Amino acid sequence: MSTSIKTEAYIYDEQRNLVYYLEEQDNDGDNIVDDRQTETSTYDGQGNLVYYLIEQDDNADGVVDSRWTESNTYNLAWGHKKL
Ligand SMILES: [Ca+2]
Ligand SMILES: [Ca+2]
Repeated sequence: MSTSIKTEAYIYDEQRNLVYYLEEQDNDGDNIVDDRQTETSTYDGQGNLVYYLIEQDDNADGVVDSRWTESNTYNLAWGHKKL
């Protein structure tokens, strides 16, 4: 029987927006991280999320294996999210 241990860390900016999230997973409980994921968020001056990056390091060797990005554009004149 193995124990899976998950460690999470959060970093917020001055506006209390989550700007960085780290998740480390030790799948077999040997205190060596086996799986790491980070999420980086960037906000504009209004606190709108404009850029979102997820990086997955499957074997936690420091080399990112997969990456997702999402960019949002906002119509500043209307203040609404452009779909
Ligand atoms: Ca491990
Ligand atoms: Ca890797």
